[in-house]
Amino acid sequence: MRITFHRLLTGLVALSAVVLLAGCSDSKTASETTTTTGGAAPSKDKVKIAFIVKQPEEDWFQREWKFADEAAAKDGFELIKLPATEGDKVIAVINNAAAQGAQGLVICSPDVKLGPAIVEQTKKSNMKLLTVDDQLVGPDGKFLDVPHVGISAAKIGNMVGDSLMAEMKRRGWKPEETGLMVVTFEQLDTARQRTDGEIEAAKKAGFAENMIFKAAEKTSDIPGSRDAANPVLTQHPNIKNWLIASMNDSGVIGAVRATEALQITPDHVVAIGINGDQAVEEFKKSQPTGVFGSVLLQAKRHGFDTCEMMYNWITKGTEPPKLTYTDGILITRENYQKTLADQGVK
Ligand code: FCA
Repeated sequence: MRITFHRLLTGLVALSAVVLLAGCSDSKTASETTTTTGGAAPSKDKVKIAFIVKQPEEDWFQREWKFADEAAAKDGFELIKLPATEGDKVIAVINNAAAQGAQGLVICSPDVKLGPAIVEQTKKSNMKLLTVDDQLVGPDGKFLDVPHVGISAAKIGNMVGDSLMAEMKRRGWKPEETGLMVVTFEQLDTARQRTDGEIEAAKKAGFAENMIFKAAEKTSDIPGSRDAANPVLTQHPNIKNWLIASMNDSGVIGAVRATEALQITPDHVVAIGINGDQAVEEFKKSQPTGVFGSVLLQAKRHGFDTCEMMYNWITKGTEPPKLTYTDGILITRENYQKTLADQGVK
């Protein structure tokens, strides 16, 4: 058989694609399940815990999973990590976890209003349920009676507000030239409590109410924040300096990107986020951006401790406390490296 050059080339391209694909199969995509097995016991005897998160692309949730992996390694249970990025997929993902033999579920749901359906499904599947970060609500908007680990949202919001006020003062910004933009996501309780806390602290410090601008984001990510912030900025070209707050780092970073696009220079922007995740990437840049700080949350308590609580519940019958609240520490360009290292976060 005569092999033409063209055929040979096509064959080589196909072969390298196979090699490439094989090489890629190690790196997990967000939609795949990942399991971590701790200890040496055979898999069928192991306790299995599922950990479902709403935004696996956010570093915060990667950190939670990393600490959950550490708990699995320490206690010798199997961890089933699953993403559920949309509300209408949550029940199917829970079923998937049940089919894999999960006896307990730790979840940060993409939609907290699915609370009753999540409770029902886990009961049916004989799985214990613990929520993390976002607390489930019933049809009346009241929190469900499910053990929960979350942040002290109002207090952390106050911390952001106080820190913004202190930095405004330090820079000698005039009140009449300074606006406070708060990127909100009020349909989520923990988000609303954080942004309310930020506004409360600003008002307490005497910041004028008519210089506070709420910008509601449709999605709690960087594009959502940028889209929410942009019209507020363009409608107030007279404001020289901007303080920016939100529910998390992506909530402020989108707004900072919007200031950059409008040529508002970083020396006229002070944004403080929450999480201590994407903000860290800003601190690493050689030139300061408008992202001044972030409140670093305790990912270990949300990832490691939640899994241990679940493990003890399954193995010893010890029910977790109904509510556990965690706090945070302000990080800036100056102290972030040391503080992250102290917290065991890379
Ligand atoms: C919510 C937010 C996350 C993180 C977490 C503690 O789930 O979406 O970014 O702040 O609370």
